[in-house]
Amino acid sequence: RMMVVEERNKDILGNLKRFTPSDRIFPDVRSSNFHTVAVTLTDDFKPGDALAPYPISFTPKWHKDYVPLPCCDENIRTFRKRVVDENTGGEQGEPTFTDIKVLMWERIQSALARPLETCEDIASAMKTYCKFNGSLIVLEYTLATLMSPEERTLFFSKTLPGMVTLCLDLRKIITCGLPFLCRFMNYSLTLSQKQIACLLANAFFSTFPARFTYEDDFPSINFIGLLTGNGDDSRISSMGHKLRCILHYFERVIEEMPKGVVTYTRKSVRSSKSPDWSLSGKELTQLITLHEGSIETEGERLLQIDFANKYVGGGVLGHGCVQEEILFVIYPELLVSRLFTERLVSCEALVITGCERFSKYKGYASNFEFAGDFVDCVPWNSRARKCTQIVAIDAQYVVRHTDQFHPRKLLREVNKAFIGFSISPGSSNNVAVATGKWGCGAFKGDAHLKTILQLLAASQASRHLVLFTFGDLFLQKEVEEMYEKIKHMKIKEVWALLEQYNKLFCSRQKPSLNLHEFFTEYIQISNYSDKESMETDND
Ligand code: AR6
Repeated sequence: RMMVVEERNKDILGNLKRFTPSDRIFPDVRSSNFHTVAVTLTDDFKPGDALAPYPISFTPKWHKDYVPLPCCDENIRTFRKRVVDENTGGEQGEPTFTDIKVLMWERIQSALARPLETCEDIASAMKTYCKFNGSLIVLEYTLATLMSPEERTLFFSKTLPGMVTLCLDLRKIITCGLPFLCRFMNYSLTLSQKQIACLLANAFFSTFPARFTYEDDFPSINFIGLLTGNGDDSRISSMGHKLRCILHYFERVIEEMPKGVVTYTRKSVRSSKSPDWSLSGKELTQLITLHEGSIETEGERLLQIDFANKYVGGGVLGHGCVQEEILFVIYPELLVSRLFTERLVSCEALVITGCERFSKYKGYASNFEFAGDFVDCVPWNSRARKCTQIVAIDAQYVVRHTDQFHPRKLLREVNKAFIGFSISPGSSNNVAVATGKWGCGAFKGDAHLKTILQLLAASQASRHLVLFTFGDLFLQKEVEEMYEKIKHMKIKEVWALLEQYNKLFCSRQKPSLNLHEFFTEYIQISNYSDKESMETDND
């Protein structure tokens, strides 16, 4: 039966509206009080035209609201140097030290100007400006094990020199201050793909200074942890394959720099402004379940969901290798969001519009593997952006199973999904949401509950919901059964059922009835009223 359902749903998926170049996708690429556009994009721009940075010359901003760029003159570090007493040759008495102020950009420039012919050359160049112990073992592993001799030669002869040039041309390529996207801000930043490549080259060589005093509120950006493996050899394979994807991206952009732009938008609402779920009279939209396919492939040009960490990208530069981390290495332009996106709080999402996919992959988690070049055929629109929109929303980690059904937790998750799915004013298109077991892998959430919450959020946002169960046939079957029971209800009725379920079945560590049983058996038997008898039955 599920095969019939799968085929039917594939047909429905095939007929869903997807983003097209003529859609107006929010936000438009135009500077405003809420949008910094780092390039000049005039109204007569045609796709393929070169994009000049804006403003014409480097206008540094060393200020708490802006990303401290490594090439700023204020990027100075003080090093303590031992002073040798000329009379004693330093052999007697207490050693003395003096502070030396170093212009870091000069140091980085001279370090990377050296010939870089081996991994050791890269490590010793980086050690002159970046603190780390040991060697770049993941880079060594990637070059030695995951690349053919021809690919290695290409790396040292072309890709690496190209990355150095991109890195050191920072002042020419990015001329404006890059604002931080901080909590409670509704703000967008548009960068050209070349600017992103330049920032990622800087991240690779780990040139970024600390983001003033707020470093802990931001995800890491320098790749040093990924290159060295953070001292853990056991994940070297998946880390190596993640790095292989990133190096493949550099191979591609150095061969031919893409000419589009990408917009990073932080969306934030006060929780008091979120919908009142218990009053919403909206009907449920369509739920389409598929056990085959993935968000990024079959969900292309739908609203693709990133199962995020509050620090966007999660463990991508460390050991993590699940949905978000994989997404960030096959679409490496997502990585740059880590430079300026402060950790997300509730009722906030990060929307990335226009990024390009560069790699194929196979396997998952510790079996993850780079599987070659990916040519992203998603078209660009007239504003130089690919018709791809990815939304990062972070679910909450579930410690005690029944806690997630508490109304406070329901509210947090449904509002989080809603801010991600909601359509911004000015957009012409409410394409369906492509999602899956959001919050139900590393974060251990209940897949039935998360599906219902995502369905409510999508319905409120007037979008259909495509649920990729990622091979989980059983979940597909159960979700289909649940949806069958509730598809004619209003949002407020489903919300009331969730609250009822929490009251009746979630007082203990383990619910006496799971949510699927509750939706498919209980509400039918009880007709929403005869609760006691059922509770007793299930005890
Ligand atoms: N398409 C559809 N479903 C997928 C895909 C895909 N491409 N990849 C995985 N799944 P998880 P979470 C399914 O654990 O629980 C990261 O470290 C698969 O069944 O990534 O929200 C973040 O940075 C998987 O078990 O999401 C966060 O720290 C399930 O989706 C944390 O994990 C959930 O994927 C978020 O964990």
